[in-house]
Amino acid sequence: MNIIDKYSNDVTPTWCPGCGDFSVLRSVKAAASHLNIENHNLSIVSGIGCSGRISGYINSYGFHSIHGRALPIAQGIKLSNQDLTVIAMGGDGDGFAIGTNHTVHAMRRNIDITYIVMNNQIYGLTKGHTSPLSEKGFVTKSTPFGCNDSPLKPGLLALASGASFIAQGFSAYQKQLVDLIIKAINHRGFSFINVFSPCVTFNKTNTYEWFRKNLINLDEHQHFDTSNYKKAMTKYIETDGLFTGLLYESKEIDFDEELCNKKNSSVVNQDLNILKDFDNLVKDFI
Ligand SMILES: Cc1ncc(C[n+]2csc(CCOP(=O)(O)OP(=O)(O)O)c2C)c(N)n1
Ligand code: SF4
Repeated sequence: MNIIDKYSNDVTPTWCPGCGDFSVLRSVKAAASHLNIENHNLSIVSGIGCSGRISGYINSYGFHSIHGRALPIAQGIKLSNQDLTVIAMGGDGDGFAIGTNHTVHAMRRNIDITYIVMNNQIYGLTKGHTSPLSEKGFVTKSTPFGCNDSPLKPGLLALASGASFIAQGFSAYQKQLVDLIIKAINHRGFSFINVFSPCVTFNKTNTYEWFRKNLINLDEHQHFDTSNYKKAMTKYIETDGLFTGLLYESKEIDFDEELCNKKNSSVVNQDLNILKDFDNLVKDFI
């Protein structure tokens, strides 16, 4: 058996042939396999979108949740059971339109989960209208005269919000993507990977060829101190966000470790006898 098969199930992805999300799916399985994570200890939480389907394609615990709400659910799961490897996943619309609020505050909270955005710079599932990451002037059915708004910069937002691990990958650079996912899972704190994952059906601008031409691979050249916040910020601005590789990793203590130390263990390990006295606990509120 191919080791990646351990995480496969009998559900056939309905993604369009060539969709970048296939590579993200394979990369997550390869990273989990490399880290030898037991299926029952892996929790994949996704939002809604083509990308959101991913939780149904992995043989693990999972939650195909609500549009823009993968992160609150993922954080709840992690805080309830610290032993789980929790990966939240979704599209750029999911994370940076309807879910922006959750994205910013999850990064700030620095809980030990991984967040992978499958960024195709468009809303795929709803048939190709602009997302907050679409380029200015981008023509879609919803913006026939070109998008007026400037695209949001996910890496800068992540730096500003306090994410302690920030990286970018590209579906066509699978080896690098697998390495980044392994590093992200191993990182103690909130790890964010923005993956350029082309939508071959609706985004005819940001294609595989376009990314190959425009992305700088930070692993191949342009080495810099990734623990230096200011240098990370400068690198992002210098490259206009068009790079793959690790941008920033801080080793500061993560929030759930503090919480865990205070309470001494995950919620699942705590004495639930307290609930027996539930009536007493709520009596003042009834
Ligand atoms: C609360 C809510 N609002 C809107 C929708 C409709 N909707 C479903 S997916 C989606 C956007 C999908 O784009 P993205 O998150 O970038 O994912 P992709 O399909 O590109 O992977 C929208 C607006 C919804 N399902 N729920
Ligand atoms: S519409 Fe785009 S994002 Fe959705 S499955 Fe097809 S190629 Fe992928």
